[in-house]
Amino acid sequence: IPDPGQPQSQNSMKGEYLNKAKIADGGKKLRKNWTSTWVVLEDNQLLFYKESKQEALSNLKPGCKPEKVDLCGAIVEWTTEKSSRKHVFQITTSCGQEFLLQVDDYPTICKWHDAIKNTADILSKT
Ligand code: I3P
Repeated sequence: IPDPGQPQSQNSMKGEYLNKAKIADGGKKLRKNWTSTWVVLEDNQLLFYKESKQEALSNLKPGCKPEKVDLCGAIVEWTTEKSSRKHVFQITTSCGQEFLLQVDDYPTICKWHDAIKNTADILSKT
């Protein structure tokens, strides 16, 4: 049941720096490498930019595109086992990519977890 109090724009979030580690691609495990990444949720897609100014440049330069994560069919869940860091959640995409996202500030990471999970849940139902 759609909540009438929730605007349609809930599936977009302005950019923010989060710590990101890609730990698997196509089901294959990768060496963990945490990097600070400018994360944007736009039109139900998750976009990873190296830095905030890349977001502005990506509209002008074709070579400047972000890494795009398709959230349809993705699983979003908190994890305490995949990292020694606090406040980590994992995104597992339908094509077998696994990402960890983390920041020390709990309200910030909760906001991103909830928005991404919501988006994935809504996309899976449509
Ligand atoms: C990894 C690095 C990561 C750490 C990871 C280490 O070592 O220290 O920060 O993850 O732990 O293997 P290296 O740089 O030599 O690859 P966390 O910070 O998330 O704990 P892991 O192997 O338990 O994933």
